[in-house]
Amino acid sequence: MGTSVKRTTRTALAAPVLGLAALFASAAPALAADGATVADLKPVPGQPVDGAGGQGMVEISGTTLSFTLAAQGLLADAPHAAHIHFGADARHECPTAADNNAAALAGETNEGDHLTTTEGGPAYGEIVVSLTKSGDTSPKSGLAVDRFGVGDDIKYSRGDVQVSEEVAQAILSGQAVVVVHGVDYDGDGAYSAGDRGMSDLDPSLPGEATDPAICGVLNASQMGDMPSGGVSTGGGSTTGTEHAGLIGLGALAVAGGGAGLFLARRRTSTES
Ligand SMILES: [Cu+2]
Repeated sequence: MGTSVKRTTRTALAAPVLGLAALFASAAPALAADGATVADLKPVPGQPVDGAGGQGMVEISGTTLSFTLAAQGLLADAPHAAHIHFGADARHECPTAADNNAAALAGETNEGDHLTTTEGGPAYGEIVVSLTKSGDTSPKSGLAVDRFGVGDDIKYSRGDVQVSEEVAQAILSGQAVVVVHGVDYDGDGAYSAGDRGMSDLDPSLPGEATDPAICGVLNASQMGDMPSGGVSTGGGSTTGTEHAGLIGLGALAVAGGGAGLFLARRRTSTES
């Protein structure tokens, strides 16, 4: 009788162990796909960012992404949200002047003067990766303006960003687009409501803070032009992030009024 009990116990223990092993065996590794792409960032047509430019470099290893983003000539002392955009139904390109065709948005008195992020959607699709300097990189952080680069000379790198298989494939096949946001339509040196009004993406932010400024398609064929010291691996250099974030926070709070509230709310919801 004693042996019988022992046997039962052994069986009961063995079953879950086998189940766990089966689970691991069935979790197939992600389809291996590696590559490097570069986006040459140029002014979005019609936006007042003449002379601005930059480069987005993205490396993919399976479903792990690392990137370096550089942008020059955008509004000084202001945060610049930056993303990888993709949409299966999008045109996989940067907006043209013809995309500036939506009816006037709330608060927008002259719709022809502003190409909004929404108007650019048919060209580049939705946000699929938020190119933040720290923390979350999902679309949820698309307007986390306290975690993006600040000013007119931005450069930072990050590694270990996890993306879906679909997004990895889109990037490697030249269908993803890097967009850096933030323009100063009225030239007052800060993000303000002006005649653009508040953003259609977040009514507590000025539209100037979220409209697209420079843009480029991630393209593997441009790798020959890639400068030395390109995408660095892993780690993620976030040195100076806190300082830069504070500057951006101050600039927005002063400029926007409601923007300060937005930042406070954003913080509680994304950082724990
Ligand atoms: Cu974007």
